[in-house]
Amino acid sequence: MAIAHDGSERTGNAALLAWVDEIAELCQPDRVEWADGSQEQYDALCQLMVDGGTFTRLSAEKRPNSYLARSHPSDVARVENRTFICSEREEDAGPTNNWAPPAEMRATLTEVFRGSMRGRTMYVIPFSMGPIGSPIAQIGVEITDSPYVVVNMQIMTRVGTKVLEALGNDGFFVPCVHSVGAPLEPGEADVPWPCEPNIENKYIVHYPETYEIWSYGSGYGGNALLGKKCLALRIASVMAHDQGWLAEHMLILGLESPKGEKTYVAAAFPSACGKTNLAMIVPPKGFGSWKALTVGDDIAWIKPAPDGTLRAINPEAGFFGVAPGTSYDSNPMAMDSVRANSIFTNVVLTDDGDVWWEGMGVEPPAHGIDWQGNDWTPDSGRVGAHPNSRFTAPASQCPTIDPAWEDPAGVPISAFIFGGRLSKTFPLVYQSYDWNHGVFMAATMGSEATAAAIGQEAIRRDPFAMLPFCGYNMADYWAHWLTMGQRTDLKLPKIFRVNWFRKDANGKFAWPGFGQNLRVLEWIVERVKGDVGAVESPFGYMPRYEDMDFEGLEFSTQQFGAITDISRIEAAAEVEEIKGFFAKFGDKLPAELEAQRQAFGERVDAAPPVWKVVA
Ligand code: O2Y
Ligand code: MN
Repeated sequence: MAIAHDGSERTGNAALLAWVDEIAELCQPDRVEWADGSQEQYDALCQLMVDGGTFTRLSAEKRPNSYLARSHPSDVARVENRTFICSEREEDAGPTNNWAPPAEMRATLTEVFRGSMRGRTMYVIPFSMGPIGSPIAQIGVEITDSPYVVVNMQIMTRVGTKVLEALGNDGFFVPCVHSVGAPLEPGEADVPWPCEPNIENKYIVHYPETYEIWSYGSGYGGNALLGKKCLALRIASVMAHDQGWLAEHMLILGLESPKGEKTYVAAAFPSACGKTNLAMIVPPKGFGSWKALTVGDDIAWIKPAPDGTLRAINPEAGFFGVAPGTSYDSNPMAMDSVRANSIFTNVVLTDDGDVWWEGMGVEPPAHGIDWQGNDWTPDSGRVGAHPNSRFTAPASQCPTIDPAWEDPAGVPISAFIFGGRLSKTFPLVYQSYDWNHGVFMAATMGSEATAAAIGQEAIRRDPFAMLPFCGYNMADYWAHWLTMGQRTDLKLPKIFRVNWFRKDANGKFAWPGFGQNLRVLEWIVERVKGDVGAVESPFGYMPRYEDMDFEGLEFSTQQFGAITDISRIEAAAEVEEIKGFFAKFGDKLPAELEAQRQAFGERVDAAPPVWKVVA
C-alpha cells in the first residue's frame, strides 16, 4: 500500500507525484518528508542529526550555525570503480567509463533498493541547478534517506517550494534516487553514519538516454549529493551534447581591469592543481589594480545566447571544498566563506568547539578529536583530518563573489583556460592557434603521473578535467566541442593552456603561483582583447617577457626562460605519447585531433633543440 504523504498539497505535477509513490513503494520508508527549503526545516534536520550523533554543533562564537560530521571510515570519497554509465550501447559510454547494460542494471538495482529505506524517513528534495527560472538552469528531484544529504543539498543547490513552483504541473525534472543502503529493523538503533560498507555493493548509476540517476550505499559527497557530479556533469554533459551547449568541469572567474572592464573566463584543471584557489584568487601585493571575482569554483553550464556569446552560469549555490591545505595564505576567500553556516566533514574537532585541518595555517590544537572520532594530538603520528575532508559553505558568503553570479542570463565567457600539474616540458602559458587546436590542447591535458604510475605513461591524461565526469563517449564529447567551433553564429572564446608547476634546474618551482597567477590571467585577458603581443612556438602563441606585467615582482628574464624554454626532445616525446593515448578511442577519434597532433609534431621537428621565446 502506498505510504501517505503531503506531496499533492505541494505540487500538481502528476509525473513527480507518481514517481515519488513508486520509489516509496520500492524502498518502503517509514515516512515521506518533502524539503521546502526553509531555515526551520534545515535547523530541525540539523538538530535531529545532533541528537542522533551524526552532527556535532560547533561553538556558536567560533563557527556560528555550523556543524561537524564524521563519515564511516569506508565512505570518504567518490567511488569511481562503482560509477556506471548505462547506455544501451557500450560504445556510447566509451573506453573511459564503466559500462553495464541498462536492463541488467535496472534489475539489479530494483532488488538492491527494495526495502532499502525501511525504518527511515524518505526525503523528497526538489532542487534547481542554477538560478531558479534561468533558461540555462535545470530542475532535479533527489529522493534520499539521508538528512545529511538534505542539508548539504540545501547549501549546494536551490531547494524547495520555489523550485516546485518553477517546475509547474508538467515541467521536466531529472529523477535522482539515493539510499545510504542501511535499512533499520524494528527497534534497531541507528548509527551516526549509515552506509553500505562493502564497496562492491555500492552503485552510482547513470542512464544517459533517459537522464536518470540512481545511487546506493554511500552518503558521501559526489556519491550522494546528486546535483553535483552526477547531474551537473555526467547527465548534463549528455543533455548539452543533445541540445547544443556545454556542461563543463570549470570554475568561472570575472576579471576587472584597472579601467573597470570586466572579462569572464572559465577554467578546467585536474585535481590537485589549485582550482579552488584560482576560483577565489586574490591579487598579490603590488598588483592591486586588477580585481578578481568568483562566479563558480567547480562547474560551468555554458549556452549560446541569441547574440552569439557563450553565457555561463554556476549551476551550484555552494562550495564543497577540500579542507586540508586551505588557509589564509592559500585561499583567504574560502576561509572567510566557511566562518559560519557551514558543514565540515571529517576534519578535527578542537576542544573549544572549532575545526582544524592539516595545512590550515594555524598551530594545531594541543588536543582534538580526529576524523575517526579518536583522541588526537599533533605528535600522534596520524593525520587529524582525512585528506579528502570537506567544507560545505554557501557561495554567497564568499567576500569576492561576483555581483552577477546569480544572473539568470549567465556571464559572457571570453576565454577557456586548461591546466595541469607538469614539472617540465610545458610552458607557463600558451594560446591555441585556432579553435580545433584549443580542443586538441584540452583533450590531451593532464598531470604528471605519480611515481607509482610512471612506466606506463608520463602524463595521466584528464581530457578537459572530465575523465570521471563525462556521461558519454569521450571521443564524441571532443567531436561535440569541434562542432561548436564550426558554428559561424557564435562568438567563440579564445583557448589557453597554463602550467603553474614547472620546476627549474634545481627542482624548485619556477613560478611563484597563487596570487601571482593573476599576471598570467592579465596576459590572457589582453590577448582576448587583442591588446598585447605574442610569438609563435611549437605549443602555441606565447608571451615574450615584455608582454607580461611583472611590476612589483622580482622575476628576471632568466627565470622567465626557466618557465618558457621548450626542449625539442621532451616535446617530441609528448607528440608520441599522445599517439598512444588517442589509440584508445579507435575509429571514434575525430580526424581533426589526429591532424592537430601531426601539426604539433611538425612544429616540434622544425624547432631548435631548445626553443626560446627570444631566439
Ligand atoms: O570526494 C567527493 O565526493 C567530492 S569530489 C569533488 C568535490 C567538489 C569539487 N570537485 C570534486 C571533484 O572530484 O572534482
Ligand atoms: Mn570538481
